[in-house]
Amino acid sequence: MNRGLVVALSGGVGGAKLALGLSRVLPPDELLIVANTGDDFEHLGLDISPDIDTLTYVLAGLDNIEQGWGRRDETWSFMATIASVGGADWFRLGDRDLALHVERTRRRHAGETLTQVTADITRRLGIEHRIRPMSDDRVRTRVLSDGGWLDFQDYFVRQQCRPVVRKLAFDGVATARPQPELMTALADRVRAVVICPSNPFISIEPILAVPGLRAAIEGCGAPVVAVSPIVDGKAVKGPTAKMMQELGLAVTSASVAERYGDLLDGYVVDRDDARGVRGKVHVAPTLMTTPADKEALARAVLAFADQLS
Ligand code: FO1
Repeated sequence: MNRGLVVALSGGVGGAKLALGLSRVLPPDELLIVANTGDDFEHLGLDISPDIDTLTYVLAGLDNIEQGWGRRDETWSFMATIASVGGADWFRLGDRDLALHVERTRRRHAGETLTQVTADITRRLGIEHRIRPMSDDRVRTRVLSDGGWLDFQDYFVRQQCRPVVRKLAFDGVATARPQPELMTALADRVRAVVICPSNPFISIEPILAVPGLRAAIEGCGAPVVAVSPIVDGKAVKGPTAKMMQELGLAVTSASVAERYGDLLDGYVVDRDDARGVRGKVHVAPTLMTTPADKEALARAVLAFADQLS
């Protein structure tokens, strides 16, 4: 078997499923999971990092599967109470989840980086694999709609993705520095870079927009393989399909691949989605329902990447 580090780029729920599969087939020193932080925001005085949270809960086995975000076995006393005193309740922080945000915020205010806080909390929750933010600097995804610019969580959660997306911007990205371990890793022996089946516009493109990161991925010499977030011409979850239509793109695996362009060496698509995809394609079941599905897809992606190298 080909050894070396696998770098996986991920957003929230879809990406986290493959990240979990990869963590089950690779030892901790052979996987580095890079999380999008463009969705991060400050809410009720707390630092919230949704994609890091989702990856953390999924890899720790604490995720709320039905909801797609947050913790399982959650209670909502805090939300009910804050609503009763007139506080914002559109972004729901469960009691258990709240503890993580309070602790993250305290440590960030005490001077720890997002990398340090994430590394420590994930370790305490029993995760041996590395989950790292794309950058320790502040990057905020914003959405241009017909009424003007919206903060990402305002668009995504408060307005339930209803506004039509005209354009996306990643505020702060021009001066953001890539997470240092990631750059060191990419300069060393990399087996593959895996782009998880996350929304390309709001989950993967913010990562690739961090100055130096895309070039480091292109220059690392390892195959870059993406898994399509489209299955059977539909997005598995979330607003990917709606966003693609609004941005004038066909809702196909092919148009996601075109969006990534030259970055990709290979592309993994589901059975009926290979049509129109140029370049090296591997067909595999990409709908991950069971733990076995996640591991099988992880193995298929790695085997395909090894063939390409
Ligand atoms: N998503 C929702 O749709 N509604 C919520 O109330 C909500 C709360 C929330 C709290 C903490 C957290 O880490 C994530 C949360 N999310 C919620 C998920 C979320 O913000 C999005 O799914 C991602 O940003 C998109 O990847």
